[in-house]
Amino acid sequence: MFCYQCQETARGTGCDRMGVCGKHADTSARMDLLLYAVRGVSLINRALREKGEPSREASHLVIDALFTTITNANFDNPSLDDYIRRAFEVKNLLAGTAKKLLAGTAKKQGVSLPDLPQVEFYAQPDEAEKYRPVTGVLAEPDADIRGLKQLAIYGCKGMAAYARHAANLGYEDDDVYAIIENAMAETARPDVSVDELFSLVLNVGEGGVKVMALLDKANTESYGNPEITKVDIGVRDRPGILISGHDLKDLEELLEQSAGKGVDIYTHSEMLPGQYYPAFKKYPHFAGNYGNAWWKQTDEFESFNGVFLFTSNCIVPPRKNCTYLDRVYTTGVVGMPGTHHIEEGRDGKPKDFSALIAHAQKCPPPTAIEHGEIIGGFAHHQVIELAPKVIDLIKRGKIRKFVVMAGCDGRFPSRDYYTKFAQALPEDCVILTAGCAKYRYNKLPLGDIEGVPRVLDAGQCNDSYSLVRIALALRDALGLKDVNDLPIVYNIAWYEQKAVIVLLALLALGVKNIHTGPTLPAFFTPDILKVLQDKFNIGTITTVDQDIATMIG
Ligand code: SF4
Ligand code: SF3
Repeated sequence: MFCYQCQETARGTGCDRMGVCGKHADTSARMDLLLYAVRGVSLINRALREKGEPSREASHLVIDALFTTITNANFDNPSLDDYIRRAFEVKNLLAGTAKKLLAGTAKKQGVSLPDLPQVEFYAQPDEAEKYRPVTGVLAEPDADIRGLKQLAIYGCKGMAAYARHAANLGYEDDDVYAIIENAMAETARPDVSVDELFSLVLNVGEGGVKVMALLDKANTESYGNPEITKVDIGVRDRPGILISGHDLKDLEELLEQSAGKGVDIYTHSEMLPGQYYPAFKKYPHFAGNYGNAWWKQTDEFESFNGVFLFTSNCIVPPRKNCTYLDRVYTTGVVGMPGTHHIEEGRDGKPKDFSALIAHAQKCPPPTAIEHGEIIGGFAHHQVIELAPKVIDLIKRGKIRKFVVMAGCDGRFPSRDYYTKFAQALPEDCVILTAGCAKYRYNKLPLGDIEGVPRVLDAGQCNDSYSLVRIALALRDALGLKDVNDLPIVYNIAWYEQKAVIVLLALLALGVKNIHTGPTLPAFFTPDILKVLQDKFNIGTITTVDQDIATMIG
């Protein structure tokens, strides 16, 4: 196997025996085969799109395949096998339609049909390993081309995840599907150049802006604008269900179906921002947030005592002596052997969470691991409401800098840097955050500046879009021309591919001087990094003292 898509990749270069995340070689080979098949689907659907007849079913398959291969989403081979079979089926159906539709035009214009991938059309999932020389990441021999192709694909994975959450709420944008399918099709080209790939990567970044805007619209039109909210981090005395991941539709359906059933619902990790939406506040059994970022789940789940629902990444393979695995439920693109999977609702009906709720009713209540409250809900609408106050604070020199510390958390002890950085920031600096990176500092007593908290949590990683909206509003209010002239610095933590699309979206918007850490991606070769430095002055982190000096002055 070879995988270098996340920050924790082995030795900082690539996992080649087993993933640090727990992914096995046979799972990795299946993911390679699946991505190969959907590159074929993308190629054909792109050609159909040019004729004005793209297939929605194909677009859905492409986003789900990309999403399910994101870090910490699917560890279950039978589930991946289903995706692979469906991908080949859709590819062949689509190829038939394309041939009919394009044959006439091709003949007229003297052009050939789009090249279809070389792997046999019905490659069996359990033969995935055999095809790895063609399907795997290392099939591309040139390190720069490989790195750029994978950067585009990883950006597409992040985009696909957000597109799926938006689609679950009934919001879709064909431009987003077109950008993803074009990028996947281009990465199948053996003759694509470095320059073409750089443009492609920026195009993926533009897609990132579009999809985050789409998901923001989907979330806020469905559930209202996030409001400043104090969230209890203690426990109640009834059985609990802990919901993790990013999908707000799943949260809504679970809250609705579990109301009045004698159980409480708690959020975990990236679901915490669900607490900030007005529509969910009406549920008295929506109790609070339990635990911290994803990587602590193997410890923290032991004391929760109830059941768990994973709606997206990050699920972590259980330890050998794990006592909670049979209480874990997955849904959507998530898979983990030994857990229960909740299928999609049919014919527009909601998913059926009754088995999960009945299971929870038999469990003891959670054991407290923390007490107190945290505050969040500073998405764009709320912060823009506070704008006159914030601008006054900036003008009076009470706020010197905003520091965007969005992104992911992870297991590396070196991520302690982010806690120390937050603690060491001068008291006239405000942290703007989104994503699970916040758990490194959202419980620190960092205080406020004349009532404005020093950590403003906009929400999930996709709510980084809110931070962009805030930056643009501040730019206009302060009469500045360029977003880079604002008193904002970017110190972003990354782990998986959603952070990749957030980074590419910021680059597409022309944001410069971004620091990303705790280490740079393994797929950034020295040549790729040099271009990113020349164009965008991207860098990584050093020491807390040095970075405070460089970023804050
Ligand atoms: Fe390794 Fe990360 Fe890939 Fe898992 S997702 S196999 S840890 S690079
Ligand atoms: Fe976290 Fe997995 Fe990335 Fe949505 S939950 S940010 S790591």
